[in-house]
Amino acid sequence: MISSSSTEAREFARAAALGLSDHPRWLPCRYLYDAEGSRLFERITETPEYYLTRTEVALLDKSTDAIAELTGDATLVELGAGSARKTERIISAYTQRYGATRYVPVDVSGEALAETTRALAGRYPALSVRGVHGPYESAFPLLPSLSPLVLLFLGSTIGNLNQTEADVFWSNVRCALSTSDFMLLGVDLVKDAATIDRAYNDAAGWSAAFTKNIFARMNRELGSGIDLGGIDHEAAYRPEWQRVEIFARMTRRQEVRLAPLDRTIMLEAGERVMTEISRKYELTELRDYLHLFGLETVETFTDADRSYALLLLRPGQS
Ligand code: AVI
Repeated sequence: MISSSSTEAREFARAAALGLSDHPRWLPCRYLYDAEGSRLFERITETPEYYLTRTEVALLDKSTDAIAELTGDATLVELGAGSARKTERIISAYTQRYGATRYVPVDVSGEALAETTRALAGRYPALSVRGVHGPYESAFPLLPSLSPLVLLFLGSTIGNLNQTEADVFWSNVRCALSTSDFMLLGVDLVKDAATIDRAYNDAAGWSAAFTKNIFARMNRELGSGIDLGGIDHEAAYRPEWQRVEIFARMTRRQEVRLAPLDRTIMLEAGERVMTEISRKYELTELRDYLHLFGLETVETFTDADRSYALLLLRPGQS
């Protein structure tokens, strides 16, 4: 059913119209994550090519005790918590060390929050969970009342923000944190292009299905009538930008209907629509960049190949 009158559908249609009328064409990556997109992303994280999740999990296994000791007892606030599968390692370290612990997951998916709250309450009786339903920004005004806290931003999700979005994000983080707070950041590091390219082009085709899902979602929610068979997934690491760029390439002419706006946009065969970027980082550059926002790196945890890193940050004390 097309809910063309709903505010969300109009907002989605407007965002799609703005991006698809731009050159180069693009779509906002937040629309990749409806229930189906989140399911497909989970499949990506399980592929042998997508090293990010398993490397981060292994790093968390090794370092959560040290992190809990460095931060002291604190409320755990997680941006984009999802199923909080990885976070359980952190929760377990804090509850073991400090007993009663508060966990505040922030997520755009109300279903994911409800499910996570239910699952964690059963497993950790010493944990109190209070979910915040909304985008990351909705958590910032709440942070002063939750201090002392550790703000968790895992999975290298920071890499999906463009430079302008990232600058705004870090300014907001710095304003919201007090000097007794910490932040734990997971980031994917610059490495050989072939390894990165494989991670975003898995052989089983989950990455391609994930990219196409944003167009499937447009068909479902905006009545777009896009031929999904006429779309190819293209993802490649651009070393000069230190980022993966992910596109949908039209293999035939497509008439994209945006029913809530009563508008149609034509995409020609061969045209590309950017659906996502995924930034990779050099550790020294990243620490220097964060320093410009008044955030100091207390500790950096990396794997033996220096493929991925967890940075424990805190506001500068001066
Ligand atoms: C969620 N995010 C960190 C993923 C990434 O690696 O940038 C999204 C993704 N897109 C395609 N594959 C993975």
